Amino acid sequence: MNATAALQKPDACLLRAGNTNCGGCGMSVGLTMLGRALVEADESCSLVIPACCGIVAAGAFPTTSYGVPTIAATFASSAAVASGYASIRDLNDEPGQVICWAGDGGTYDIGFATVSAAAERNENIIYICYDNEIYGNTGGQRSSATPAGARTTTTPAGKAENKKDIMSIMAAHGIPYAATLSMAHPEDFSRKLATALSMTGMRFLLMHSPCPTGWKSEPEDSVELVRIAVASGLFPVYEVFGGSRYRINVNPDDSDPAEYFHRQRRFKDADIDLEATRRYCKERSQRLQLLAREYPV
Ligand SMILES: Cc1ncc(C[n+]2csc(CCOP(=O)(O)OP(=O)(O)O)c2C)c(N)n1
Ligand code: SF4
Ligand SMILES: [Mg+2]
Repeated sequence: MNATAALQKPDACLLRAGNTNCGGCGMSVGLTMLGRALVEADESCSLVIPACCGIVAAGAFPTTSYGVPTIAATFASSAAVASGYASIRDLNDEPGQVICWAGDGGTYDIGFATVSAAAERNENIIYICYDNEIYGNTGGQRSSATPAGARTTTTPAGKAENKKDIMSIMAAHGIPYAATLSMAHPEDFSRKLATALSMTGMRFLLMHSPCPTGWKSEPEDSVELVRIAVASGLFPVYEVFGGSRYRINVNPDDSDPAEYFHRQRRFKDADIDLEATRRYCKERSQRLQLLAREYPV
């Protein structure tokens, strides 16, 4: 396999017009930001995408909405496919990034074994999870990223369990870089993409990705929803270097998370203990501040 031929520079739009994403989809914004970051860094890339809305977005053969070569992998194998691809590139001393672009179902659940294995081996790849907190492509089943209280097709009365803390798990592998991304903070988002592109080894990025279809929210509310999630502490924006050096990038401002739940019909009539949620957000924020005390903003 010659990796060079497949590692090309993205055209101005990594995600071209004509893709199948719903209006207000966070994934469209994330891919646009990624495309711009690649152009700014003058980097080439190939994408590896497991089953998810992100691979459907490409459209039907023989056309594609992606401006770079894209491998469609199985759920369980995407991080392994990307690892092999990146190894060939490095053995051949070729340039370019191999980027896994995967949903939360493919990352937190079905593909987790190979994501963890790639992290443990410190594979030279960038892994980006766009987390819409649901198995969106198949109609909206719960994943381990779905927050407590959310109604999905498999949790019609609201999910009982809390969202899995994938960032702590990934950081515990001691990988060079792990960071969260919010499209409500585009400068921080771009800076982190540039940081990841400038490093080598396993880089894990977690994007909070609004999904109007699954969240039963208005498409125009997408940015505001993820903004409230950051401000209230529901989605902390931070980065971790080498698994131990934490830096908080946006401090929550004690905004009330109630508005976040109120604007999404997936939480309609959900029995959410707002006091417990506020307490949880505060405690997690304090824990992150303790971890970041030697590396302030
Ligand atoms: C092993 C396997 N199980 C189930 C499926 C069916 N399937 C395709 S996409 C998908 C949901 C993916 O969810 P996620 O990774 O969160 O991405 P999203 O659809 O939300 O973008 C499922 C269950 C599959 N393709 N392969
Ligand atoms: S179902 Fe959700 S994640 Fe999938 S394309 Fe639509 S808005 Fe995006
Ligand atoms: Mg998903």
